Amino acid sequence: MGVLKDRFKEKAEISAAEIKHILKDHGNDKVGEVTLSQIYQGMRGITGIVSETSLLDSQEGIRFRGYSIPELQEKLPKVDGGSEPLPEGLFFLMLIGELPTDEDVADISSMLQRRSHVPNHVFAAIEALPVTSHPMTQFVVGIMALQTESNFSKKYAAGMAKKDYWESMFDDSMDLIARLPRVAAYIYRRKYKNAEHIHPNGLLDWAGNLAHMLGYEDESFKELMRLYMTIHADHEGGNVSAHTTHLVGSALSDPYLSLAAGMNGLAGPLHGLANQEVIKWIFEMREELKTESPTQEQITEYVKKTLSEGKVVPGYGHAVLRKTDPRFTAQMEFGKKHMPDDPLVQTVWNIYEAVPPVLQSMAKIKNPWPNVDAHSGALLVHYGMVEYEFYTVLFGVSRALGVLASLCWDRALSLPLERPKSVTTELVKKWINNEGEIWGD
Ligand code: AMX
Repeated sequence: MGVLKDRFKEKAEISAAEIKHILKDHGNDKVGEVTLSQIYQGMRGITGIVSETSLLDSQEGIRFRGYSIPELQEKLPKVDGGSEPLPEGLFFLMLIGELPTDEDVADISSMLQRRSHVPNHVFAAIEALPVTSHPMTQFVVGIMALQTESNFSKKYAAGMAKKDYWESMFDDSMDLIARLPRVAAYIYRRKYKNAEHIHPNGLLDWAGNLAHMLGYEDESFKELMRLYMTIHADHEGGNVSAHTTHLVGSALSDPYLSLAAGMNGLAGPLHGLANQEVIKWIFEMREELKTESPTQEQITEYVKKTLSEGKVVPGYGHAVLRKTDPRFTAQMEFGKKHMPDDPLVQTVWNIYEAVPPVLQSMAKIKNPWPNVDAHSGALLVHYGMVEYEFYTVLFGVSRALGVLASLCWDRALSLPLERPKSVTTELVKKWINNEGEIWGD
């Protein structure tokens, strides 16, 4: 732990000094213009956030500290005999900005094991909810119950110097990442497996242990969890879960409060809930068409019907991407390797053939290609995890890696309270008539 923290401190101090220089020389350089449409349409294309951990290119997809997903699969450490990257390695890369060694990753795995104790009151808080509650509701309640453990909030209350904020934010972030698999597995076993809980295995890696606590011992499921936890971790800073965590953290809310807020955003159907919506949509299609393996023609007709009912086709489209999401491709490769004959997985691939031409024919849709959520559920179903309402919790456990690494950077760089200017349509109308100014101070 000491080593990781020291290395982070060293990197952050160098970056903070660099940024100071950049702002001194270029602080007044313009990075773009904002149109009225952008203000009304979700701020698309407005550059307004710094997030060091990853960068999204609309054509290429995500790069984590410069590395694409195939590069991560090649370069990040793996378990002995495994072929998928260990998410601990990605976390190191996002936090430190360098590829980790096997030893760095082993250190993080054992640090997370040491910090993984979840106090009983967290389980009691989850138990206070009806078992019918959505798993994301239970997950957020679990995270909020863990907040009693925050070092940052205790130290802040006792009076902490600004220069020390990053350190307890860092400690909280590590504790939280260590504890999330236990909380997630508890919710899964509580809701779907008669509350028959499984003790953690102290010898396993972070994602392998999650698979174990969920009740899936198949080595290829553990590999899937390593891949899943790696590819869902981060998608630059503007997506709802990352931006929310960053925004709430800018008020010096501790990592528990900040992550819980981000997870509430992830729980929305246009964001992380889309993975459950995809499987639900496919199951409904199979039921309506009375076949396990709909043809491409049948899928095309079903897509048209979905659109004609005024619904979105889940798993397709993206606010930034304009090509097939490389996270989709990575999962497709996993499917080809581990389950090429699975009918549901094949249906996902047939949907990939059928949907883009239909969406391309609708001029308003900017991206007809699949995103990460179009594929993930089918792989989970293959191993027997059919309880699709749980999928977003898995997404959330992974997303914590990226947004908490980012939060550590936010505090280490002393990024201030986020507070953009808003306007009213009344003011916009005055501005259009040259009767008022739209920009504020
Ligand atoms: N099916 C039907 N309509 C779609 C669509 C889809 N898959 N994708 C976009 N559209 C529609 C939008 O709803 C919008 O319609 P409107 O003008 O009538 O409101 C229009 O096309 C323009 O949208 P856009 O500029 O192409 O996309 P966006 O940035 O507004 O939204 C997203 C992006 C992801 C919300 C949208 O593509 C969508 O709803 N997709 C389905 C849900 C989904 O898969 N979400 C997961 C995204 C990845 C993630 O965060 N996990």
